[in-house]
Amino acid sequence: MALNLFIRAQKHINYHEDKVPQFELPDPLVMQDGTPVSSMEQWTRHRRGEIIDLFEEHVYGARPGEIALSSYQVMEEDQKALGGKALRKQIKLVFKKGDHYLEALVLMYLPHQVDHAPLFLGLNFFGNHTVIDDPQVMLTSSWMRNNFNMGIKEHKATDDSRGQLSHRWAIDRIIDSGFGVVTMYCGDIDPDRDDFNDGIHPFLYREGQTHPQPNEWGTLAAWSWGLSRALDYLKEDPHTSDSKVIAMGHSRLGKSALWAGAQDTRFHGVISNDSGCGGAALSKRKFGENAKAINANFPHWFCDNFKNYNGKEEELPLDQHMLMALIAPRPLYIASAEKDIWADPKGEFLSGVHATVVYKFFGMEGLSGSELPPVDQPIHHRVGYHIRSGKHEVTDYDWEQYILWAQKVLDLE
Ligand code: GTR
Repeated sequence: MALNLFIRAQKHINYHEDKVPQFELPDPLVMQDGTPVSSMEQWTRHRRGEIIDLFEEHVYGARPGEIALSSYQVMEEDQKALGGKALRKQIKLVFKKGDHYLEALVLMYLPHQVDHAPLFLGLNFFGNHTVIDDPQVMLTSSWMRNNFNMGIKEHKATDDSRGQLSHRWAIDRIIDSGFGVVTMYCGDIDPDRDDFNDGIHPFLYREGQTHPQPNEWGTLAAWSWGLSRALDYLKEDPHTSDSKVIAMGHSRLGKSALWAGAQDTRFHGVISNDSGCGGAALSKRKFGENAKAINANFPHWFCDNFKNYNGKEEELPLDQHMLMALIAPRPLYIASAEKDIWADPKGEFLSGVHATVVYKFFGMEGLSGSELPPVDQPIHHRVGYHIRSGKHEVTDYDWEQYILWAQKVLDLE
């Protein structure tokens, strides 16, 4: 069934630059009533809020209330991790409301050579134990999609997937460069399936409600919320309370990192790795994955209102450059991969270009140009960008750029 939908949706995919329609992008620096934004204060106090409302109403859905972290418990700590160069710490975050109970495991590695090291915080796809081959990393008990190659059976994590996605995390490089890395399984917050009775959503249902309203949060927004709750914990932990935290995510988790950073200004910056449709890529280009395809394949990711734009992206009262603009003036890095045309690399780049008006407004350097920069020639401005050779992935090359860029834009002593 899911496969059929996917194949059907593929028929409506455009991969030809000459078939990209003419489109107009709303100016992030013009208020909804048509008046130009004339001061930084107006941007911060009024225009940002308007843009957030638009994304809540039409794309990701609004959170229908607040839920805070109920408690946390440090489960494990080892000063001699990674051959002695890092502290490993594992923390259980607990959320409770009425009969509802949810726990999420946070894994962190912090370098010994730096106090309050800057951190990359990102969700992972298949559990903390997949990001590194470290037998001490705890297995999540949350639901996950079965995956033969990853050794996931009966929807549960197993030891067979230890370290299977370690190529995506460059942990040694991160630690050696004086950064820390923090991760959490996205499915601990909300399992990646079209079911709204699991994960965090039911905590905020009204009496009798079983599904979010058309403008209420989908799974991507729940994951973004989870990133902010992990950040709440980091602010409490004496090792990380003063750390600068960059939200980082790949693909669907890149979409979530962007939405988290857009809303929660405590994030010092955001890295979007191949986030594509509903992430960094401009929707109105209708190139590669589009609203119709993404809503068919992943009906639970966005709010139901986003489905109104299936095949009608031109009617969206916003585009993804405005999501990038919400990160301003904080550092933002957008990364694409040459073979990842499904994610529309050019649309990802142009989003950064069209968000640059806001960075300029703050006196910061963003991106310019109407064509993609050459492959493997990174730009490390306040808005950073690269298109890497190769496919949809997170590679050592990507991390090398993120680290160099972060060292520059975070003003590290
Ligand atoms: C794809 C999806 C993309 C991207 C990707 C991923 O199937 O169409 O939007 O999110 O999954 O998360 O790996």
